[in-house]
Amino acid sequence: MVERLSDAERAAFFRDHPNWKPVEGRDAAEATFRFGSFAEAFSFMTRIALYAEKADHHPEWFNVYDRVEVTLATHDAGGLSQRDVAMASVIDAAAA
Ligand code: HBI
Repeated sequence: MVERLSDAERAAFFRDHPNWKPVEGRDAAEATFRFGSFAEAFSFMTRIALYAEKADHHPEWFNVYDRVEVTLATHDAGGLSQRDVAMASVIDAAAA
């Protein structure tokens, strides 16, 4: 059973991951990434998709052209978990 982050862990996550902001009214985190083209945006999504499959943890995301909006939450935990912390770091590195 995957646990939800504690209040302290949640605060540390948002402090350490400035790309990510809390979602209004939901225990989730969101970030938006802009790329140089649709091809670069989709390449990013492909890399994250492969990680998601390996991690069995999947983002909620929206893409239009060069922009990718990502929301992370652990459905099985009903909110943010360490799986989202790990995925946010992978996503930040892939978008850098
Ligand atoms: N992805 N974000 C997210 N949250 C989950 O709870 C989750 C998932 N991907 C796969 C997954 N859970 C499976 O473990 C369950 O559907 C069985």
